[in-house]
Amino acid sequence: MSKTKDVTKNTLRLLLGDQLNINHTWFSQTDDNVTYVLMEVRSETDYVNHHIQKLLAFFAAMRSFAKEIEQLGHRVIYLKFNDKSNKQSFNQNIIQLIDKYKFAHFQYMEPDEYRVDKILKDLCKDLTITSNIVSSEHFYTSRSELTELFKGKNKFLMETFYRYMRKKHSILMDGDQPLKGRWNFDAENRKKLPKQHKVKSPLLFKHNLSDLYQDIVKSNIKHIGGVNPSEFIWPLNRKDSLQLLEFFVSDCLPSFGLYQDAMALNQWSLYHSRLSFALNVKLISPHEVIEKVIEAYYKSSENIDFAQIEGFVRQILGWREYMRGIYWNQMPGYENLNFFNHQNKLPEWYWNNETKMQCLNQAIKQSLDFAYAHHIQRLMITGNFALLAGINPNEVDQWYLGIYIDAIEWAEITNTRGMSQFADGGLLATKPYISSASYIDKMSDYCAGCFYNKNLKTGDRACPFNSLYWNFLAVNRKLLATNQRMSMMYSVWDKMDINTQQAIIKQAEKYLNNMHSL
Ligand code: FAD
Ligand code: DLZ
Repeated sequence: MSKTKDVTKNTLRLLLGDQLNINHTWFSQTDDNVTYVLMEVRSETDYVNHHIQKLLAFFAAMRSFAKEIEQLGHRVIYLKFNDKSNKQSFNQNIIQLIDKYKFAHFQYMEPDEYRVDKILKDLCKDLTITSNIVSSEHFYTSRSELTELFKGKNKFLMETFYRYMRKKHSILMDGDQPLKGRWNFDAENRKKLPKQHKVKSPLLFKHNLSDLYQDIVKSNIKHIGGVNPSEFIWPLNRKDSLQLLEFFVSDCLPSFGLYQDAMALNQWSLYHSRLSFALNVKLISPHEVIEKVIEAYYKSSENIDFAQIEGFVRQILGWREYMRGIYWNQMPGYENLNFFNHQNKLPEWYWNNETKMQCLNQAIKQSLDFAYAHHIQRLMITGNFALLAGINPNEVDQWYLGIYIDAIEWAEITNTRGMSQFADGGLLATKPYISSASYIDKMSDYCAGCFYNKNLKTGDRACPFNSLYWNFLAVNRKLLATNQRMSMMYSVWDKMDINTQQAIIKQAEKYLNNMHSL
């Protein structure tokens, strides 16, 4: 480098693995007084048992981003997990670098995770040089915006937040009214996949990550799940992410909302976008995803029904921003909530897929194979079972945080502990997301050919979801009976004769005692 450096301005900027935002103002010009550091550290690989595809995706995307900014002329230090000088934690590495290169200032972007936020704030308190924090320039909302919106309220309705966001950002609006006269087209969006329906094959990348995979294995970084490292399927850079977005818009969006809640044997992603990893590591922004989707609607509204657009915009502008707001409103503390005081252990088959329940078998198998399951599988299959079976939310969180490619705590814990396990007692869900076999059968073809019988509540082959569902309601009556949205279920239970009720409870207890062999 020929340009001279002003040592007094010598700044170190940290980029975390989920801060790969090339459109950040930091990268708008090069500066020889600024050095970026990205680091692969054991403190991040070891806090949970990650899926191998998640490890590969994070490291490969970080390496590719470092190369990209270096080619643009930025100074970059990259620490690989097997570098000898790597101290294996953010703070130890930063202290070492400041010491070695005599940096005069340290900067970092707002981390998305409370744990990492605390580590870096604590580090900065101890540093002898100045430091400051900047926005990651990714989300629509600031960390505190939801808190300000719901000030003084004890319920945080997503629908209220979503309407506020639509109005504030003038998205799908006609003046101050929602476009097409309604805020929410969810009612049109709940179809089962028709028999013989052929789903378009997902766009898969074919990155060769064999060397990285070998290094991870050699370093004994514990992991779960499988991978074909020579044809790695996930987007790892901005070009891939934009291509995946294009594919989603052209091939999946027209059917997205319609089959959003559908599940089907051997179909692992249906019409879902699979953009969550690219979004969460900030290779693409929620703004550009929403703009692209709306642009596609205006370009070909004869092919794309408005319900699909509204349904998708709600996921990104609504749910995603809402969950982040809840996270920063609730942390720390949310990670300890356990409304039902559930204490059971997660069955071993969540880790190896060995269950006779076909729905769980499918959802877990594809999670192990692809580090991915779509929303309704996470909520109404794996999450539903864990809640009905009284699994300790700590164990449920560990599973979700490890297994999915998109799992970063702000999105994972709010969806898992909050939405799926109701461990916050209904802060964000108006009632527990639970169902018996009938819902699973209505939305999927999983029940046909299953070892268990979806129509039976009792007996050897009775579907476990049936007795566990009624047992959950009976056991938690004190906690749930005052909830208006639960009253219909309790009235159905109360209409059953006592012998039937007792037989169902006995069946549920038998299943709970033998959960590991279901
Ligand atoms: P699509 O169905 O195509 O949806 C488009 C986008 O909308 C997603 O990419 C995502 O960015 C956003 N989105 C949709 N629903 C949600 C939601 N409820 N919360 C946040 N964003 C949403 N999402 C994560 O990003 N990380 C997680 O760790 C995570 N854990 C979950 C755990 C459970 C128990 C449940 C029920 C849901 C979880 N979700 C999580 C939300 C959702 O299931 C995933 O975002 C989605 O399945 C990712 O697949 P996709 O990109 O194909 O999504
Ligand atoms: C998930 C993950 C993994 C596995 N490894 C790293 C890493 O080595 N270095 C890094 O900077 N980030 C990693 N991440 C993401 C972080 O754990 C964390 O989720 C976010 O940076 C917090 O916002």
